[in-house]
Amino acid sequence: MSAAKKVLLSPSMMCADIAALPEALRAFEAAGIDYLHIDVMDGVFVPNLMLGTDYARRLRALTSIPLDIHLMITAPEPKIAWFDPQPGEYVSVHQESTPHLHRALQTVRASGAKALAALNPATPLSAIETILEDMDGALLMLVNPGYAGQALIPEALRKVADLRALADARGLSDFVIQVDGNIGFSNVRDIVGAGADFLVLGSSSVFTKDCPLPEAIRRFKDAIR
Ligand code: S6P
Ligand code: MG
Repeated sequence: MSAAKKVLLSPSMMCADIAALPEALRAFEAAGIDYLHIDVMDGVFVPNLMLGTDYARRLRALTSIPLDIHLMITAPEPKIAWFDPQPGEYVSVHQESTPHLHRALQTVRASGAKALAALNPATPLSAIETILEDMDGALLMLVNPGYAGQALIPEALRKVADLRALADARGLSDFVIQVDGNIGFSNVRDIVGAGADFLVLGSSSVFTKDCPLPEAIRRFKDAIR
């Protein structure tokens, strides 16, 4: 029997209280959190403005946890370098944000970071299936991008199992499937069971108002087991 695949955890930093940022980073380090999810929004591709290049640069100076940069921006190709992606980090680019997704993913990989193709809930897997071999994985949005605190769109979840089957059929054993949006204590087992192995954690889990961050991380890890 093969060993269970590690599930990567990536808290969404747009949900973090900026006044308690150092404490949050220490809690993530103590808990062995794998990545920090940086939501970059330009007010054009999505109807919100969030996190930029300076935030990513400062965060790298404050913690050794690698970044997972989610670009929700128009014309992403020239802007990828602005974030100075590092080996060991992930950068995701939305298929809907560029007519040249393959080139954008190549730009990410040339920087040394890993490249994910991001898909909105309404975008079918056929938009990326021809180039699966040229990416490190995909980011499947379970909510429409733009805001935290939204309800999961069940139809979007169906793509997780389909994409895992497609990647397996191609022999892509290292292909990661990141999911983002409304992942919580009660639905995470089903989401991981469907084949997701990289989870973005926001207001539905570790940043829930119901309990302190270290306890919420513990509860979430218990929920996956
Ligand atoms: C949404 C963004 C996400 C959110 C995350 C928050 O556009 O890409 O990363 O920050 O969905 O999680 P939750 O649990 O509040 O949906
Ligand atoms: Mg995100």
